[in-house]
Amino acid sequence: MGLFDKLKKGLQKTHENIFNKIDKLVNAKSEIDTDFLDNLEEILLSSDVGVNTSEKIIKNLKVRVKEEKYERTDQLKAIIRDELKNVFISGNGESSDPFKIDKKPYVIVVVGVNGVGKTTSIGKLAYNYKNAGYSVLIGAADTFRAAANEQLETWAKRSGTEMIQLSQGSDPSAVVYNTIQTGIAKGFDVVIIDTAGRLHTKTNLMDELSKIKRVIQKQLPEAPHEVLLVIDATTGQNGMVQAREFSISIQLTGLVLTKLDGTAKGGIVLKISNEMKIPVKYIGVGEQIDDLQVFDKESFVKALLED
Ligand SMILES: Nc1nc2c(ncn2[C@@H]2O[C@H](COP(=O)(O)OP(=O)(O)O)[C@@H](O)[C@H]2O)c(=O)[nH]1
Ligand SMILES: [Mg+2]
Repeated sequence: MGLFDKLKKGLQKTHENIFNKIDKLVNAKSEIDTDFLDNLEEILLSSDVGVNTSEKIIKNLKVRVKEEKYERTDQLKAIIRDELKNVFISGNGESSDPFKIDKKPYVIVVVGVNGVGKTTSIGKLAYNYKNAGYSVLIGAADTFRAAANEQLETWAKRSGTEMIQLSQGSDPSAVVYNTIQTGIAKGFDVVIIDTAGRLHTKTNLMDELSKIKRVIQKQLPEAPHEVLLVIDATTGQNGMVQAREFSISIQLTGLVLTKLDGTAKGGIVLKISNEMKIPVKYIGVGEQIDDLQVFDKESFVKALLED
């Protein structure tokens, strides 16, 4: 299956939710009046686009249809597609070669609450960097969950990459230190750090992340090069709260939205990108190793709104 077909399949539920309704609306109404805009807003809200982002889309749409004369419904649909695309902030899907590094080791830290798909996404990321010709080392700094090492090891094997681990309950910073040290000493191209989503100690999760960052910078002052926050798209609005909280203690460079295949509310991607001002870098559309896609607003909106 091609990349776009995979995306379409992964977004099927949201497609049905958004596309079918918009299509019906556009076909039933030949002009854009208040009624039309209210209905459109309702459709957007029902797929978790959120009040602010929906309002922005509607507002821009009003301006567009006033200025541009459209004669056919397909022209109107194109304008709607355009305005959905326009809420994505710049930095989304602009790199033509996303799995290309310019520093070595290129350090990526992956954060997020429990169960959102951090470890799975790391496995998929490692696979992609490996396919791009790079050597990858994964650091298992989620030392709190009993099965975490084993799960990560499975992914490391699947992706043909290596991994540094310590026994369960070890200090996550010690894992990070060892991983960076090995990454440098053995000349790995990419180092990816997995982290815990919840701590079973009194240590605050956010303090722990700041500490991890300091430990990395002791050996590589310019790292981490990327800090990715993973958000489960099926939990909707909660993702916004998480994004805000994590941003306070560690500077996020991008978002990974997972499990889009499991929700009809994939509009959350628009909301989060627009309201958090952090680019969505990857989306997860399934549980297999090749189910992580580089986010591209063109194909995303196309997959949502094309028949
Ligand atoms: N359907 C689907 N499931 C996913 C996706 N990403 C992760 N998962 C599942 O979510 C569950 C939790 O993932 P895990 O990586 O362990 O989350 P972590 O606690 O953040 O490390 C697992 O069952 C994964 O298979 C995705 O894009 N689609
Ligand atoms: Mg995990």
